[in-house]
Amino acid sequence: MSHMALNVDQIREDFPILSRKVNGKPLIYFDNAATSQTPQSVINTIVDYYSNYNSNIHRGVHALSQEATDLYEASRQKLQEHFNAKRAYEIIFTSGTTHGINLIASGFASILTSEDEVLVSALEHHSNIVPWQMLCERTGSQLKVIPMNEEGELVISAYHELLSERTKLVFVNHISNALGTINPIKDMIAAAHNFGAAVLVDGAQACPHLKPDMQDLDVDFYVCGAHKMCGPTGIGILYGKEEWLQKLPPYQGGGEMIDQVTFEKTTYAGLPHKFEAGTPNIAGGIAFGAAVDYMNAIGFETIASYEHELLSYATEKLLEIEGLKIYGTSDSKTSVISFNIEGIHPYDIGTILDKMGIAVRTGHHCAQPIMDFYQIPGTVRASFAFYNTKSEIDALVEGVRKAKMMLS
Ligand code: 7TS
Repeated sequence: MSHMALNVDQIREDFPILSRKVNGKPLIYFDNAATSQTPQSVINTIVDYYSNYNSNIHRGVHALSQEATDLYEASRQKLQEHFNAKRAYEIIFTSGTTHGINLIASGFASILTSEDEVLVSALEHHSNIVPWQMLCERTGSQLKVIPMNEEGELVISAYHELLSERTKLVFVNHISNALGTINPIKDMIAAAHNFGAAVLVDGAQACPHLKPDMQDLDVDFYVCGAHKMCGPTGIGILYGKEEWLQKLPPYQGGGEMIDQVTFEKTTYAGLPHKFEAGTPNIAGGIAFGAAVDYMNAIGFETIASYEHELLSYATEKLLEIEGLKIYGTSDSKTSVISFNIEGIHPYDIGTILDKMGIAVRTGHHCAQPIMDFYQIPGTVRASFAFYNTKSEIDALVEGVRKAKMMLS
């Protein structure tokens, strides 16, 4: 199916929020990399849960609990299929990307020693830096950084030089949130495995745009959250290879994650429950499945190709503005444009755009090391989704031109 099949007008009708106004102007939502909007089918799933079968899962003999449990577990299976995990219990429900990363970082505290090294990429969100720094402080392991270049790509030759028998873990994002660069993770994973190192891929920015295949990537851990892929906040998944998930200790103790509890000793439940202590976000878990259904019905190839068209169009139009510089110029990137205009603070541009109903993000995007690399305080970031249009991009370009005139 080609992107010609994407009927954007029809798709926009699925998203009630897209018809609202902001500051008296029609909303133009270009902050999709922070959180995507929610289609009616996903909203309906949440309403249906609380209206019809709200109850706790995995514990009641009563009908509601069984219905909720069945739907929650059916959603896990849907996600297993979507991500092509070998087994449903390799999909652990989390509260989001950050939770998934912390779960793994905490687990490795009992594995790493002061002899070990872990590699982080220069392109990471703070979520995929700070938990590992905390881990290294606890274990005495060394954190080493895979450098980036001016285009906002990882320097892969340097990565190969950093890898050694000491490397135990590599963590890298699939796509950079600040620049949109798509990293060559499949090759990076294979290279790490040659040294026996495990790899965690932060897929927060990739899952809204493509369909990662866990078995094909041969990745050890992959994390993402629903709220950037048309689902609700407060729910995400951690994919982990069974061997690793068996090996790692539980993250939190509590109900649901146990087999037997006595005051002398507790034995843990099997996967996935070992990592799912407490009552989860049940409606969120079910709605995550509905969000994946929604996106798959459009098709990820269709989505990617349409978004790429938006990216090319916006890049070309924005670059016509004198003094505008785009950060992140890799050939391999997704629909994120980070930019600045010479002599103008990004925050001021964002504020003026907001007055025009245009939502962008400004600042360091929780990726301060990237900003330090470019020696800038931050950027204006416009991130597009499949429900955005070229005419919205025209309005953005017009808005940036106006902001430039007002501020210079
Ligand atoms: N990793 C990446 C690559 C991200 O882009 C984000 C969120 C996270 C981790 C954290 O996700 P959370 O859902 O657990 O908070 N990124 C952004 C962003 O770019 N703007 O707002 C949030």
